[in-house]
Amino acid sequence: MQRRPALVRIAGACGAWALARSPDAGAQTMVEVGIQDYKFTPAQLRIKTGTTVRWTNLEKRTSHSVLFPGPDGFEGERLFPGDAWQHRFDKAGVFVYSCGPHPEMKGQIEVTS
Ligand SMILES: [Cu+2]
Repeated sequence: MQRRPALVRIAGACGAWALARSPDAGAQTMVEVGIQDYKFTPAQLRIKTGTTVRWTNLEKRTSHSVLFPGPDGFEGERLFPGDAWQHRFDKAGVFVYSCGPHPEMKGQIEVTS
């Protein structure tokens, strides 16, 4: 007899939380890229505009970065083992990148609208 009111209260709290979160739930698309053995995995990605890509360094001792070359290029912060860096892609296009310290490491992200 005493359990029912408690359950109702918990359900009510969850409902309020879900409502508060719902407006941006669809915009929180995240895709993961691992960095291990001097490779980006997956090396090639196809994503929709508005998607965030998160790179995580899975190495034991090597640091890496994510470097987009060119006039509009930029480089993410240096990632030590266990570190992650993320970037949201709002423009369509094909973005080729490499690792700052290891130019032979290549990746590509195709962003479609
Ligand atoms: Cu590297």
